[in-house]
This record gives sequence, C-alpha cells and structure tokens, in this order.
Amino acid sequence: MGKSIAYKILSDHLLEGSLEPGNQITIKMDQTLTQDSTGTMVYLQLEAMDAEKVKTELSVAYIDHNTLQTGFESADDHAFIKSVAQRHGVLFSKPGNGICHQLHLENYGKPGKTLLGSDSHTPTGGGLGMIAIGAGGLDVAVAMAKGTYSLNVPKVLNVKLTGKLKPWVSAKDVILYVLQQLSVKGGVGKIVEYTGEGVSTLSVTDRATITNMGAELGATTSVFPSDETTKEYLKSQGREADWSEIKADDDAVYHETLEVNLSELEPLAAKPHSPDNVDSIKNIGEIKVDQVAIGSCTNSSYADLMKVAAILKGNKVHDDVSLVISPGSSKILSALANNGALADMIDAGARIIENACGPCIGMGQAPTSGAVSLRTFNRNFKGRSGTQDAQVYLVSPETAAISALQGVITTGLGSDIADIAEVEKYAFNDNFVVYPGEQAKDEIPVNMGPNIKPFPLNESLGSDVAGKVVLKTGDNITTDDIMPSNAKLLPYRSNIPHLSNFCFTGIDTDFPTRCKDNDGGIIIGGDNYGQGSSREHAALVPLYLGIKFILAKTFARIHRSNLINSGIIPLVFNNLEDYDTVDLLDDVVIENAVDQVKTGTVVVKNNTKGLTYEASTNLSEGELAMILKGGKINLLKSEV
Ligand code: MIC
Ligand code: SF4
Repeated sequence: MGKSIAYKILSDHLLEGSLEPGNQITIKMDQTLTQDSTGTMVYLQLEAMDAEKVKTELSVAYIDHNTLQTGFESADDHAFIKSVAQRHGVLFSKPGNGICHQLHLENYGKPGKTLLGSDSHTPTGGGLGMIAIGAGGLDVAVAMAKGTYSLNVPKVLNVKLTGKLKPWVSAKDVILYVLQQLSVKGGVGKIVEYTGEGVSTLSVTDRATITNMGAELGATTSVFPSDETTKEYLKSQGREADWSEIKADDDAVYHETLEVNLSELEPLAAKPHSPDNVDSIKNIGEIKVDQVAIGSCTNSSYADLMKVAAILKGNKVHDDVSLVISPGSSKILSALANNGALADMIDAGARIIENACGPCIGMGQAPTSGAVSLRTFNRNFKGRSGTQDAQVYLVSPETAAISALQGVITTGLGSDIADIAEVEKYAFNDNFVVYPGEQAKDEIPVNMGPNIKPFPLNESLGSDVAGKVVLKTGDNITTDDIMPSNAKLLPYRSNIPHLSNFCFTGIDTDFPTRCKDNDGGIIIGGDNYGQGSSREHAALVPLYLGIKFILAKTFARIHRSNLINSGIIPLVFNNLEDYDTVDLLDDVVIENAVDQVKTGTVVVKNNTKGLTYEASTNLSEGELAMILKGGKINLLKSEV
C-alpha cells in the first residue's frame, strides 16, 4: 500500500510507536522555532530543565510579535531570550528581521524535515514539504533538549487540487474555501495533504499561505509536495542544496478526500468573527471599509506585496480608509525598496509599518469603534484587533488592495491584473541573525529583567478534586478569549501574576475575582475548547488562578496538550446533554481522583444538582503520568 507525504516523513522520523491513526508516537524533531511572545516561557522552561546544548539540527529564536517596546518589558524579554539562546546553541533572529514563519520558509525550512514551533502557524513550513507542527512552549523546550516530540498519529485528509486560479483569485481564497467546507474544527486530528495537478500552478509562498491557515482548521499540520517549484524557490534563496523531491506514492492511502477545482473559485472573505464564516465578495456586497491591513505570516510574501503595489501604483487610497502594510521579512522589504514598489505603495497613501506581526496580534493599528477592517491575516476573533466592536473580514491581498482604493469591500474580478515575476535570486544577508558562539553554557549569564516572573507549577493530583464552576462557556472558545493578547498585555507574557487579572475578561469581566473568591474552581466548556493560538498562558494563567479541571464537549489539540503539561485535567462529557444541566457556581467534585483518572473514565458529581456526569480523560500513558505528577516539568524532575 502506497504512502502519503505525511506518513512518509513521519515514518522517516519514527522513534517509538506504530504509525496507526490515534496511536501515540515519538518522532525525531529536526528543527524548532520560537517567537518572543511564547518564547520567554520556552526559555524559562529550558533553563528549569537544566538542559544543555540543543539536540536538534537547528533551533531558531525569532523576535517578531512584540517589537513595539512601549516599555522596558519587551526589550528585557528579548535580551533574556537572546542570552538563553546563546547558552543553548540557538540562532537568534533580531527584531526587524521579520515574521518567524516567513523567515523560516526563506532561510531554514527543508523538504522532508520535521519542525516544531511554539506558534500555531508553524505549519507554514508545510509549503516546502515539511512536517511542521505548532505546539505549546514546554513541548518545544523538550524538543530542543531531547530532539524528540510525541504526538497522536493524525489521519490524512487529501485535498486534491485541479485547474488554475483566475486573476484576482488567490491562495488565500483556496484556504478560505477549504475553511468554508470543513469549519474551524474540520481538521482536528488530521494532517491536510495537498495533491493533484493544481499544485504545480501554485508558488511556494502560495502553498505556505494555504498551510499557514490550516491552523484555522484545527489540523495538526498541512503539507504540500516538494517539486520543481520548490527547487526554484530554494534556489532563489541561495539554498538549492536543501532541496529534495517529496511526493506521495501513486497509490497513497488517504482517510478522506476533498476535491477543489481552482478554476471555479471566486474571491472570498471570512466575515466577523470566525475564519470559517466564509462567503463570496459578491454576496457580501459593497460594505464601506474603514481600515485595510496587509501583512502577517499568511500574506506578506514578495509576490503578495508586489501584487498590492501594482494595484496601488498611480492611485490614491480612499479618503476614508487607513491602509497599513507590514512586509513579511527584511529581505522582502529590501527587495520592494530596491525595485521601487515600496515607493508605489507610499505614494498611493499606504502606511508602511515594521516587518513584524504588528496589527495581527493587536500590537497597534486598532481600528476605530465599530469599524470595518479588511485584513489579509488568518484570525478575526472578536476583539483581537484591539477594538472590541470592530468587524474584521479576512481577505486576499488583491481584494484588500482594491478595496482600499474603492473604500468598499470589492474585487477587481474580470479586469486585468499585473503578472508578478518571482525574484530570481535574493542577495544573501544574515545581518539580523546572531549565531551562538563556542562558549560553554555556564560562561554566558542569563539576562533576567525585573518583569520576568517564575511560571506556576502544579501539585501532584490529590485524592478528591473539588471546586465551584467558575465559568461555563459556549463552543469554539479561543485562547484569545482565555488569555487575551493586545498591546497592553503582550508585554507581560513573562509575568503570569499580572496576566491573571485579565483571564477571560473579554467574555466575563468577573472571572479573575470569582476564581480568587472561590480558591480557583472548575471550567465547563463547549465544543473545540481552546482553539487558535498555541500560547500556553491560556493554561498557565488558569493554573495560577487555581483551575483544577476543565469539563468540555471537545478540546482543540494544542490547548489540550498545554493543559496536560500544566497538570490540569481535560475531561470530555460522555453524554453531551449533561452540559445543559450544569450551572455557574455549582459545586462539583471528582472523588478518589487518582484511582478514577487511571481508569480513563471519571464520574464528576454535581453536588448542587444531585447529578453525576460520566467523563473521559482520553489520556495516553505519558499524558496520564503528567496529570498524576501535576504537569510535565514535575514529571521530568521526578525522572531525573
Ligand atoms: C497568534 O497568532 O495568535 C499568535 C500570537 O501568533 C499565537 C502565539 C501567541 O499567542 O504568542 C499563536 O498563533 O500560537
Ligand atoms: Fe504573528 Fe499573526 Fe502570524 Fe501569529 S498569526 S505568528 S501574530 S503574524
């Protein structure tokens, strides 16, 4: 039986377990990446593990999320990350170099390799034919220390591409279409693998746009073949030697298939407030636009921005629109500056901001109250832009640029659009990279700023685990809901006590106080609890507030792992109707928790209602060990 690309790469890296869907396996991790907003935790954990030099082939620490430096906190975080990177043999990419995923694609990603990143959009690397997975910081720290990663084997969903995109329809529309078909939980437990003759019509950065937003499907990762187009891309980056061909066997086995005819796709948008709330630009109609933001790890490639520059050239941004552009990397910005495209954008009235995450993570450019903001980003969760009542639509760069000129949501479909030639060869430039030296770890001091506080540790699982229900949520709760990220909070990613005052406050302002008044408690969740970002702050902050377990309908993959790593039990209802009978401030308890958790099935008693709920833990052996010890760090320490 033939193999998919996903299973070929996984079996090449298999260290333990067998490659059957649902089985737990351990694989060799070739590369890791971190970024600054999750990175401080990663490097605190790496130090707490007493790790030596990294065991991966390559590990990179990028600074891209929190580059505004509105106070000393972020600069201190960056200095801390740099010092620990030096101690452990990790490359350090300075702020100003660009967005981690774009940079990794340009400079380090290699077909056939594995990559683990402390950012949910790490699957961007799948555009190069890698198995690139997003994970919580602690899992990335362990991957650096040991060179391994454990995961449940996902099923493989084949997206078969035929045809060719029309002008004004782009890779963004492909992934928006897939999201429309599958929803934000359609990829859970799956790797999405793209095949078919349509693949060769897409550039590597187009492919990366698609694999990037596979994160929004909840997929473990997404992957494209590595072909002649991949070779050309690597050649343009001076890395032809890193190329190898990766393709699925002709008789590869897939668990599911979705066919997409590229020729039939139309310009699409994800409407507020979810990436799967997709409709065509035509159906949405000419809604007035206040802000247009172009950039992010999804759509900030050279070709994307050249298309934008060509549309803007010689025109004027609409009087009522603020157009803001953040290129993906220093290399791209430099190329745009050299060929005049940057001037075309500026002359049209675009605001050029730093090549970093910026507005995508709410670091500046919050829209006006009630504004309609068109963004080429990947997430439009309520409030993420920094303006609670803003209406954010996710669109392609083409749609964004033409709408910025017209002042309404629109497309140029039917009219001509310039053909963009890729850069044949970028000049080599690593002036933003600090390489680790030969010095021994202990000769390099850890640079700790005053805002960097220790992270909380759980305790071993007690006999009875009891508490009041301190929150009951609906479906698709995001980690942005759990631990909001904005210009005011991002500087505190290394200060859990400070962040704890803002946990869940976007949906329930009293949550932190309720936790303090009740000595922590229990959270009841709906479907897909914890979707979105990989930030383990969404587990560490609830841990700090005393959350003992979360009983939900289902969990998103990365967040579930982060909870287990923190020793918080993620339980799922065996009978979904039970969800309806539990209310805020009910008293709930798991008696003899240690014994019950070991069996995999737990009875949760609701003493207020006199009801019992059966729930499953679905823990692997390794995960169970973590829950019993109160988290991964405690387990690792006990093993030493
Ligand atoms: C995001 O896009 O939500 C982030 C910010 O990049 C996060 C990481 C974080 O919260 O720091 C992610 O996607 O994992
Ligand atoms: Fe940065 Fe936005 Fe990409 Fe997250 S999604 S890595 S915040 S650009």
